[in-house]
Amino acid sequence: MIANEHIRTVDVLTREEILADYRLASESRQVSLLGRRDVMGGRAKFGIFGDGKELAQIAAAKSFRRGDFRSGYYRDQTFVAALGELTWQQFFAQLYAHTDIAHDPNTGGRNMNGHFATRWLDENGLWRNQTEFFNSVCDMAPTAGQVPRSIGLAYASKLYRHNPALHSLTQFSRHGNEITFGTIGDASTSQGMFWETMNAAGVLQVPLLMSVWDDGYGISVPVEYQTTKASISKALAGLQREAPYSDASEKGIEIFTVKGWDYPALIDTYRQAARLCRDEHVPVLIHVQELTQPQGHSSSGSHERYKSKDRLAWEAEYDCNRQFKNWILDNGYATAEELTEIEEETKKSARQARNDAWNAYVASMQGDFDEALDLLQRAARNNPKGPALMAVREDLRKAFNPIRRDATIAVKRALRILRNDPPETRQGLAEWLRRTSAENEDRYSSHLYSQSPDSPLKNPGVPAVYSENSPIVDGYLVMQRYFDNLFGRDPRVVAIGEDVGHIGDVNQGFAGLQEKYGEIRITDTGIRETTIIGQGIGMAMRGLKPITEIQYFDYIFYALATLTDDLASLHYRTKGGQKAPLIIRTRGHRLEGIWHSGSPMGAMINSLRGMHIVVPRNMTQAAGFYNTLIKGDDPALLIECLNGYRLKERVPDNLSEFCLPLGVPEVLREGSDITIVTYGSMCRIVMEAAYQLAEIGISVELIDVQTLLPFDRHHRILESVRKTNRVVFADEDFPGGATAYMMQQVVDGQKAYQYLDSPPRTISAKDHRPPYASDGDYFSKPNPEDVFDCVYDIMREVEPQRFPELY
Ligand SMILES: Cc1ncc(C[n+]2csc(CCOP(=O)(O)OP(=O)(O)O)c2C)c(N)n1
Ligand SMILES: [Mg+2]
Repeated sequence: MIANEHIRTVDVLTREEILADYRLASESRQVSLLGRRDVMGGRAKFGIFGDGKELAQIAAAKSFRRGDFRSGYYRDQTFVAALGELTWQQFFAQLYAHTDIAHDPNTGGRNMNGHFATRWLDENGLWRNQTEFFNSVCDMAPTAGQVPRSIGLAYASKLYRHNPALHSLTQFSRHGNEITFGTIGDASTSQGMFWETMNAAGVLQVPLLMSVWDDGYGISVPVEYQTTKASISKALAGLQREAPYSDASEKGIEIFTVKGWDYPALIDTYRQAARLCRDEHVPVLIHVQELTQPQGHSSSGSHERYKSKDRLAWEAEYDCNRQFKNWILDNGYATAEELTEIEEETKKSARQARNDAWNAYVASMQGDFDEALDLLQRAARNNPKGPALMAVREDLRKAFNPIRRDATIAVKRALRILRNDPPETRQGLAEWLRRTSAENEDRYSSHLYSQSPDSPLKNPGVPAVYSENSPIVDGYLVMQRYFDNLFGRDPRVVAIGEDVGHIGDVNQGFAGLQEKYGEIRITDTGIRETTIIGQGIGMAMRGLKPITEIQYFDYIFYALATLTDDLASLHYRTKGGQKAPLIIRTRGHRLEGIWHSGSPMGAMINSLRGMHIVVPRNMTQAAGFYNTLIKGDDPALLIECLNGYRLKERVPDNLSEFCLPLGVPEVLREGSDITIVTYGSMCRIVMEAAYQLAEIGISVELIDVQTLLPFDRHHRILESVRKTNRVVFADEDFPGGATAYMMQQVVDGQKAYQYLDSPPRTISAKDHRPPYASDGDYFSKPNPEDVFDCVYDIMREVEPQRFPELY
């Protein structure tokens, strides 16, 4: 039984608090109305607002404590404002895309409006004390995308509560007493991510309090088309925990339903739910029903097109703010006049916030515009091209709500007109362009990766040390030794994934470690790749060092949406305000068959900019990279070679300390005729081909790139090509995948084309997936003979006499 179930919260609310809530609800509504008008009037590109959801969010905020987390979506403006973490001026600054974090601290203008993010990193990118904030994890637009990480945020509380070794990390937790408040729209609960998360929450018993804001629609599609029984609480009833609630009873989640216009019931419900969640770590779903959309879904359309007159009339009647007002009047907390006065005041304060935000936004660009106009005028003076320049200037001067783009275009056009003029005529404009380009680089392109002192890119590496006593062991034992040491020295490190615990992963890398370090450190999960990644993201956001395992690389596609939308973009989209240094461990490239041989590197490098992608050729290299990544604060994906666990390796004496720098290739064999660039399992295949080629007098230089993101930061490959004048890029991805990327990086990026005497070539797998068994592998993935033939072909073109046709 819930202890305070029978206490009516409203009995302890004061009139002042009730009226303050009314003021906030009213002010938030005014902001929504003005925001939409701003979009219609051309001041903002797009707007989506929290109107119709105000009351529930005010109630939720009352149960939110410092150190808690909100992992929600674009409707939550009232929630965040009620927590005191959002001013309406900031709200409008984001609507206008004000790039200054002093004005939009959430995302520095990088996200659409309604995307809130606590800056839990300081200006150097280092953690601040999360227990002092009402934390919001940066919202995102893909519906339900915010949900997978919520399981990890909640799971972190469980670890902080139950692992005493973590109790000293007081800037992240107060003994696990934090709740993660998830929010999601009714229609978005149709997504698999949501179901996966709710099931995992029930299994894990973590303090996740999920609110469904049910307004009956997902844009135009009604709930009957979305949810079985048109009710998410009914549909999830099987997850409901069983009474009596003792350790022996069936664990599950607790489900509450409440009307979104019923102020006292909302407050009661959130109080009860939060207590249960916080104290007992029982996951909770609150299905907040009968919400409305006074202005429709967003600025992109009008709901009159798809809602019936009856529905619209019902929405007007059950508008939560209207019902709240009636309730205040019915209970005598205020008079109609008093409430009207509050409404009038909020109209004013909302307008003031909007004007202040707009003026600040315009002022932030005005200096650059004025300077550009001035420079254009000066350049036009006494110049035969004056009229053309003045026309450019006029376009800029007359631009309606001008933005930075307009000024840049004008200055570039002017510099083109002046292309034959002496430097002194062009100088001022050229300098303006250089300065603003650098500033725009910071405004729009900074923080894709960590810029903090902990950035793994700043790790210069620690060389491996070998001695006569360095043992030679199977690859999986290298991993075992490595992880044993890692878990022993850092309590923040946890590993989760399918089969990682009891059996120590399918290739034995963690074998015996659960027994040694406990289930709380090395933990089996359900088969749920999306929320395995989400669980890792949430933990990494809270100061832990999770290694989450995707059992086989081919199964990463199940989690790709979460990786690309949330993890890879987090640091960038908060302009350095948040980070999640998650390490993803997986294995791939070569084994047997369609779903156990994958090497979809092109798909990864093109989806996961913002993460490091590491492709070590053996387990020792893997350990060296894990060391670098664990010390660092960027997210990374590391793919071990599936066929490498049973191969012998010599283990460095400093396995736990040696670090491999990111973006530094290794030359595995020196040669003079041709450079072959590759990575992972292909290193051994190319090496074998190099021996075969040597037999007929062709000398191969073999380079292992080691990391695809970042790629050869110091242009080691260029150095090789300058010597050999020929280059081949080889891997096991599809044609046009990572080989095309490597070719672009070297030929275009490093400008290697100028040293090439033969056309650059790629060697890759076939367009289809690799069929089962060794012949399937041989005839669909590159083998030493393919490499030999390709290189022979290139050399035959150079010296046909010396290298006659072979087959
Ligand atoms: C993955 C994904 N699919 C589609 C969309 C487009 N979209 C944006 S909001 C929305 C409806 C969401 O409805 P609901 O979850 O009920 O939230 P509400 O907007 O009603 O609060 C859709 C389909 C999206 N943003 N992401
Ligand atoms: Mg909805």
